[in-house]
Amino acid sequence: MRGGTSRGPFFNANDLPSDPILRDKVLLAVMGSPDARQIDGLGGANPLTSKVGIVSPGSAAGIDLDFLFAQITPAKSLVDTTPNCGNMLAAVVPFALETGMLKAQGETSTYRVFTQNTGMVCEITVETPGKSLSYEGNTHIDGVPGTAAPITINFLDTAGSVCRGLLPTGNLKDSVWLDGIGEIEVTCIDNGMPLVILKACDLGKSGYETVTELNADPELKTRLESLRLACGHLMGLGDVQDKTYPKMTLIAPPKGEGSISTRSFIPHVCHDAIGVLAAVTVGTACVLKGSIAEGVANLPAGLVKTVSVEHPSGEFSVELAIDSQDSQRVTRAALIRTARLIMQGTVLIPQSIWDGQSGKAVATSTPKSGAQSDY
Ligand code: NQM
Repeated sequence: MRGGTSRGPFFNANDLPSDPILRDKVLLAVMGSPDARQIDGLGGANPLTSKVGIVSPGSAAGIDLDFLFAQITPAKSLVDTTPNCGNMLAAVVPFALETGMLKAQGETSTYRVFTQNTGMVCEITVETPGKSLSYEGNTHIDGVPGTAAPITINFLDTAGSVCRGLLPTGNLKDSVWLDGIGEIEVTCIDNGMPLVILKACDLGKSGYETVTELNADPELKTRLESLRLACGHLMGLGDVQDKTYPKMTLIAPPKGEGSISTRSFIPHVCHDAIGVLAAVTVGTACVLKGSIAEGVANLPAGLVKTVSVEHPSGEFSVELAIDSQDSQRVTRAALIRTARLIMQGTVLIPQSIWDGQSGKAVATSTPKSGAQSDY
């Protein structure tokens, strides 16, 4: 399925081994990792197309679905189920409707989804005219060609999704020493995605470079990684060398009509757009007085703000609600994505990794879709 600007296979949790170690081996085989080209699997050789969604019926009262997201690093044997992915999240309800896990409610259908990665709840609304899921519509999101039916995601509580709080260092801004540059100011923040945000100009960049230019700049990448490793410790995340977070975000004043310009690294490759929860987190930094974005971002007035986050392939609008009693608190984030079912079927993996049956939560003889060994 495509979810927002990401793509990857979705599984019913019952079709995978319940043991997480075996499950991760199966996911690596499904995607063809470790291999930068993912030639022996379904992965698209880029972090944005090396993602897996695992869905099951909600396990708590008032929750319709549980979602577990897995980020597979193409060239490594690394399956990271710690951070969430707001793009893949957009395809969760369509997957559940397609596979009969949910029934449509009316012209639109709204469900509560629990993201197991981060322990967060969100509300997702999809279009179901005549109680049938529709992918067709007029909504365009930058980073995806054409238009499709809108999917609304309302995040209800995202602060400290992976870290110990919204501002995991306890500060709105920190100074970090970088060899060859000196002190660099950053904001370490997690409102759905752990991010280190810094001014592009502090690393000698305009912040308006193309993705190709930034990906071809080894000096920039080395500097960003040094900062990331240092900030990982400051954020209480320990050694983040083998972790896909925190992600790094360069900011600059808006180039167009937006609120801020961004170049996001996830964490070693520059994103063609920006992650959903990364956009929510950058937007949140923009509204916090005293953060690195103060004086860089251009924001509308009011307690409900649409923050337009510019990125290399357009912009991403996030609606943020600010607490009327505490202007430093964001109470809700809402945004629009689209998704599409691209194919359905069975993915085959070597039998030496898994026989396709043992250790499943629910055993079936002929899975309608899922993972199966091929020899
Ligand atoms: O931040 C990329 C993406 C993402 C994650 C990444 C995402 C999010 O664009 O919520 O969506 O940060 O690796 O899919």
